Amino acid sequence: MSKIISRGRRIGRALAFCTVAAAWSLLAARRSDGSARTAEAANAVASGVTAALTAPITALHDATTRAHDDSERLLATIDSLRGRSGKLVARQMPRSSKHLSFFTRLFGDTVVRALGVHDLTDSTGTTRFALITIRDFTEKQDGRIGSYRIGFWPNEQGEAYGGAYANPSGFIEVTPENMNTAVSKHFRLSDFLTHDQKGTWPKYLVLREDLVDKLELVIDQLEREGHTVQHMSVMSGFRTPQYNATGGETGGRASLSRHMYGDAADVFVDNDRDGRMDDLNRDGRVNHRDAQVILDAAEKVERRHPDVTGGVGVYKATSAHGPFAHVDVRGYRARWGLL
Ligand SMILES: [Ca+2]
Ligand SMILES: [Ca+2]
Ligand SMILES: [Zn+2]
Repeated sequence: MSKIISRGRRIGRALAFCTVAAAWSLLAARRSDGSARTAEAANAVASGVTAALTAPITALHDATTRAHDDSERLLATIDSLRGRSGKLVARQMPRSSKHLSFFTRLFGDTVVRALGVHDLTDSTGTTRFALITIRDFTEKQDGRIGSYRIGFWPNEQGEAYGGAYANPSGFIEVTPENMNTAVSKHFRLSDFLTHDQKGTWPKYLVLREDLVDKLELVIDQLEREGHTVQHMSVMSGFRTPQYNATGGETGGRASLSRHMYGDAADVFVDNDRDGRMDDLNRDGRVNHRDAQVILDAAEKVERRHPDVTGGVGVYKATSAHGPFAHVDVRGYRARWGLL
């Protein structure tokens, strides 16, 4: 039996995921009492799922806003779920989103409206995908949610910024129970948390799916070039505005840092897990030239996928940290540092 399970509690509603050859396939969404639901959609998916899972991304937004019948929308959504990299294993949805009704139909339950991580498990109990229901931005009050201090974005402080500098849409509520939720093949929620308020839970996280997708594409590019990547360490991911004003990387603490918008990460490849960049270019030294290998991979990724264009910065080691590359998806090209 396969299920939707919210972290920390089981939900008595079933979703039938079956493994078919190399691809796993949504065959039928059923309630736990066995009554068939969305049968038409299930049939359409059964025939088209393999192609859908390997096809290029269609934005989830489009899939859930265009007027389709259920089967078409289901196909389009599954098409979009795994991202351009094919490596995403979680998606976010604001609690207030009207698009959630699509998922409630798909899952035959209103459980997805509950805040948190909803795991879709297959018949072996393995989690195949997670839908993360997030808090709306407006739930932040006086610069905090609960006892976790977040601060204020520039748009909340009398400055009118649009586009990439608009306020985030919402926050993932991260708890000790769900912090290890995988968001993609190589990354989990905890990788991107602000490094502050150690004892305070829940914490809140802004994380753009396009960033995770781009990081996976960069890893894929590195591997194409012969660099095995078992572990890409995120030195700094999301930074709350409050933290950004007081901490963070040397030189990267701009008042409009992309880290506040959940679309930036400072990363290095660390297969040997010693907390420092590995010798990617195999010249016997670990320095900024190894971060340049990541830059080169990001250049190729942006050429193939212009919609994840953004900033890349190359940083040398200091007494506080090893060399690393900053990668973001701000929507326009930016380069800085030791290029
Ligand atoms: Ca290392
Ligand atoms: Ca090197
Ligand atoms: Zn950075």
